[in-house]
Amino acid sequence: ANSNKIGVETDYEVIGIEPGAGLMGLAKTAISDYELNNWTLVEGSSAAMAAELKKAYDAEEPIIVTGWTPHWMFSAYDLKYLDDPKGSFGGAEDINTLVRKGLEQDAPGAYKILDQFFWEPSDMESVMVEVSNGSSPAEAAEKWIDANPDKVAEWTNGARAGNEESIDLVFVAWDTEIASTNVVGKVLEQNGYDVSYVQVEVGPMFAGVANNSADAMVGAWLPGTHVEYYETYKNDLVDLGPNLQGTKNGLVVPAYVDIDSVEDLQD
Ligand code: PBE
Repeated sequence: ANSNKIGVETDYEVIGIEPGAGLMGLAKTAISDYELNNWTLVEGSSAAMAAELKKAYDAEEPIIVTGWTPHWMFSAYDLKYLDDPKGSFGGAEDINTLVRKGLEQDAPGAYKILDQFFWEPSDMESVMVEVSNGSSPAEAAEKWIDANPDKVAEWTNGARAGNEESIDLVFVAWDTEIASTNVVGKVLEQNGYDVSYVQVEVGPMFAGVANNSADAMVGAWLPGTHVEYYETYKNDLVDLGPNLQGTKNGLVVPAYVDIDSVEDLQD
């Protein structure tokens, strides 16, 4: 044992993110599926993972992180996903919009905009890149909205303007959800709603929409990543379907790391 070269070089550590993230559950499944008994999945945060990745990348040192697409880090660095022949990380997924029961009656315009909100991975990634380059999420959202009037017009088409009703959006501080929440929130603001952006942990995000303490979330990764949260709460909320299609989860390494598959982590 303990003879795996990349394992020795990385202290047999995979750099993870927030403990409740779906991706962490998938990474644990992978560790079990591939019998990576020597390996530790390190808990932390998305921001800490990105900082570790930057540090290793700048020094050209080996590192393995839990990663996902869309993400700015694929624009900033030359990275690759490790092949996952056992399919532990699942396939391409959708990101769905979930709203509380009763929102349609209480704020029909906001409901319609949330229902019509749909964009491409490249749209989301461009907002993420702006934020990673130092823009505030609000600035990056406004810039994307100004540059994409046709898409925004499709989302607001037929939506009644609000009368400054408050809309509480819940989100986790994942780079993807910071981008989407700020963009759809700004569009709601421009259409007469008073939007709050409430940062929470993943469990409370789903629970908040299900128990009516929040109005909406735009970061439900389905069918796999958030399956447990979704199954727990789906009967108590309204699923408005995908706002984006074609995500990916997996283990990610810099291109200079000389392995290609999760199987290469086995002793
Ligand atoms: N993520 C990004 C989340 C969903 C959004 C992949 C880090 C997760 O629950 O793992």
